Amino acid sequence: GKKLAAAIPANENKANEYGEAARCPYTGATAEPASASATASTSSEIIASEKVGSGEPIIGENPTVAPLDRVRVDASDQVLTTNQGVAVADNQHSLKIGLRGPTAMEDFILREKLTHFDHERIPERVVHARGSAAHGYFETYESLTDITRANLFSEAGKRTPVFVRFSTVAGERGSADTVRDVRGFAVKFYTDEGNWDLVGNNIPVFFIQDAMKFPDVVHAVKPEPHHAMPQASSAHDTFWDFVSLTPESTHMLLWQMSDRAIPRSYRTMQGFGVHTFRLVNAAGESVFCKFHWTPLAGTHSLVWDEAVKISGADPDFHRRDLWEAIEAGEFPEWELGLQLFTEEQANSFPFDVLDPTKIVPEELVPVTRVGKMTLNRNPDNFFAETEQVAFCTAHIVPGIDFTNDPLLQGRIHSYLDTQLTRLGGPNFHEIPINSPIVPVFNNQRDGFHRQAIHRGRVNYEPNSLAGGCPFQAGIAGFSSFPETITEDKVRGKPELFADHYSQARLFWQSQSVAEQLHIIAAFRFELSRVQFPAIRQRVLSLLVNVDPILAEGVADGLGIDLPAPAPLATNLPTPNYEPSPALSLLARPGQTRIRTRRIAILVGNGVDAESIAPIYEDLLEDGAVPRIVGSRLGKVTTADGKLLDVEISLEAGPSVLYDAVVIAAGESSVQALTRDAHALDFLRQQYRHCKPILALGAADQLFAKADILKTLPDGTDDPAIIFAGMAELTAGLEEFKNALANHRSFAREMDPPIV
Ligand code: HDE
Repeated sequence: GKKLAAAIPANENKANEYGEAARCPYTGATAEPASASATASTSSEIIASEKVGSGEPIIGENPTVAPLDRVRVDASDQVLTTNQGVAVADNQHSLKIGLRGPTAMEDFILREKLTHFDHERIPERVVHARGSAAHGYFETYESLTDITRANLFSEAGKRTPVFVRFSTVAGERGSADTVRDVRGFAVKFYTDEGNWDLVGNNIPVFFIQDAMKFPDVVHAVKPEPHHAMPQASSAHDTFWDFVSLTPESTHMLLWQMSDRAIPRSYRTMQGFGVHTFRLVNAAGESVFCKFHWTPLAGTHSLVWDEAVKISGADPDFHRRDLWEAIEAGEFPEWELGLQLFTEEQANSFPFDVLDPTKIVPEELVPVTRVGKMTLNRNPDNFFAETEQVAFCTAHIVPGIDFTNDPLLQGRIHSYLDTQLTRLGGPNFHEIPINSPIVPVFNNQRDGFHRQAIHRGRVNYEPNSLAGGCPFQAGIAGFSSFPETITEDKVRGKPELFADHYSQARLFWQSQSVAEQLHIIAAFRFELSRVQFPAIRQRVLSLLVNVDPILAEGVADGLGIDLPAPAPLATNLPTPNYEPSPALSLLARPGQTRIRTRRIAILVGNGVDAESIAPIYEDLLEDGAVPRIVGSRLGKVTTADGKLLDVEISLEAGPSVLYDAVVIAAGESSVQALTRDAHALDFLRQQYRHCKPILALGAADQLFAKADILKTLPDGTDDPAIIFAGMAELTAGLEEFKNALANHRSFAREMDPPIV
């Protein structure tokens, strides 16, 4: 036969594609990353913060890691093969009849590669398509055996692996993270007694009260069917048309127009199970339960103008934030809280606990914290884990049960059903990320992509040929709570469901002034995008029933008169709630102060290095993420002639990507910044977005050029603008950190903005 070498055209430039050279790992792949060598050679004392992305997974104590190891693949030092495991000699060229001839049909390697590629996409989720996920564990504080037999709550310190996916609702898979939307908060607990999925949102109520309306509300909010616009936005006619005709949406609309719908991070939002669930103990006694997740990092949101700009600057803002926090070992944590109440209590409430447009105010039933969830590991592979994970409200375990909430009842069907199309058949529970950590035994066999090989001739029950196995668990297994129901079969809803405004008013009245103004501005923005005046009018007629200040504020913003209130749907007297401080985001500053907050330090040539080093180190020490930001990458020369690395340029790292800014001291550094409009925009936006500003030394000039007031509109000092000379550095930094821990200074906010 011909020698291989002789068959290969002689072209030295392509040597790497053939022969020995091609058989080894590509040499370029093991070269040091540019940033690592730059850091090593720098003369500056200040090196890039190591907070972000080493790329190495952090293998902590995480019980989800081990079970999935069986399917993890690592190609290091391995030869490339076909899917049949046959080593591939040449992955660059198809098999041709002559170098310039047609491709041979027998090229099974090409055909396998193309065929796989052609089928690499699966349908995206019909809602919640855009999401990000992480592994972690849940740890129970105290035994809850008196209220539930669910064994993840059986003893203090018990850990249960979890996989959690956060998402937006309306946008497609590639849409931006910071759009105004509800966020999904879906938790899969891999318990010792099977999987429990708590498929919640970051808002405790929903748009509709009955599953019958779900396809309609989703059709209305998704891009309009004729031209597929707008992407990931509720600010369009069809959404507001639908909700304005569906008064039960009003409470949810207030939440959705609040800052809850533009979270600063997945790590800084609450989560809610929304529906009332049941917990059942071993004696068969049951209580009702609402689930709450509370982030230890506090609840913080973006401001709207910032959210819009982040969509351009970094559409992956939340995905990146979650990923980087976990890579940096800043593991996000939430406490699980339960609101527990009996059926008798529920009957005394002025609302129906089966109505998912109602909350149970914390003043009525306190939230008891029962455990903590920690996310400590990023997925290895987005598709295999984050995309293929299938959450189902029907996945519950003994000790947890449904109620008759008509929205929940429909969900029990929908989540299993949707996976049949999305994941291609009834065996999606065998996909590694979905499979429980306990073994599965039943007679549901066959179907596409079946992985398990069941032994024996018996695939039915009862049987005698397999000794009756697998057999029913009886009392040890899941059994539904035997609720007694004696009513007619009807289509309709309870009268209490028809009070659509009292809790919307409760939410409104519980917000701080700044939050209320944001709600008005959000309605104004969304309804300004609505084209049909009649739809705007109808929405306003709902808001008139909520609160006159809200309705007038929105009407004013739209330049229209207040319409008559929408007719009430019930004649029953409606409750007057006391405001609930727990409903304000500001009520939950969290426990982590400035940890993981991103701080830009603006520098130019001639910067005073003394003003940076201690601040940089101090901020790092407190777990914050400082970044030295300048006009260009590379180095700036400090006032004392040393070189200092710029970590990111103003154009690559604009203002909206930071929680606060420090303007470094140094006369010529500040002057250089006054000549760069990126720097002026940077400062203006930090100001406009109410972020803390620490100005050192000569930074005054930058303020003047950017036309920014150092005082509040009422003439008093802005607590989040701190000027400090070199002698006051320590005190100034302390003040700055306090302002940063408070997140934002809304007192500065003007509508329209003055800067
Ligand atoms: Fe969902 N929802 N939903 N939903 N939902 C889906 O399931 C549905 C509702 C929520 O990260 C779908 O696997 C119906 C409330 C989250 O994978 C689908 C109704 C709440 C996620 C579906 C609701 C949610 C989904 C689409 C009303 C908060 C993302 C893909 C009857 C408590 C889970 C999928 C993930 C996803 C149906 C209402 C939360 C089609 C029919 C209320 C967090 O099955």
